[in-house]
Amino acid sequence: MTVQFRTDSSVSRTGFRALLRFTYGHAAGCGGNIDLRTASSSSLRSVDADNNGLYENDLNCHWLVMGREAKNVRLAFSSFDVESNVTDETNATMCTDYVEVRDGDGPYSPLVGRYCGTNAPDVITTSANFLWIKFFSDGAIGRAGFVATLTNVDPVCGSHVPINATNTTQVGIFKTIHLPLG
Ligand SMILES: [Ca+2]
Ligand SMILES: [Ca+2]
Repeated sequence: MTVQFRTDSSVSRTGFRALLRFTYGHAAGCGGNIDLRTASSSSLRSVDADNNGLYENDLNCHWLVMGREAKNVRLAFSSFDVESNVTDETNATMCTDYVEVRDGDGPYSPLVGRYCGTNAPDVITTSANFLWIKFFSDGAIGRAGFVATLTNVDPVCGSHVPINATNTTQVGIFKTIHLPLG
């Protein structure tokens, strides 16, 4: 990264201060593109660069998963331990570190969920062939992190809503399609 600061010959101001933090990039397994168009599945895990069994601090990893044309992407976590804090006042859980999943190809695609704690999210299936996932960690305390598997699955006919497949029965509203006769 290059930062250039240029000034002209008149009028000066107070200037700027910036904080520079070094973190891990694609080469260290933090973010990148995951191509499922030729592979049948792929695995994804949080970064543990020093191999101490805990993910690193200050991570901000973004992955874009590209599934096969006309398929949906399925994300299933096999282990999950991401730092969370319970606030004293309201007893609410705060995700100090988190995994964020979006149904689409970028950070502005519809949010499926933001997850932390020790309970793995249910299986997530996208509504098209893209999935975007982010892993954020703050400046202190790492946990074991996550391991997940990504696969292509056949779409549920006519569905454009992400469906969390679980072992329990789910209730949803589905409409039949009426085609004009003749
Ligand atoms: Ca580590
Ligand atoms: Ca943390």
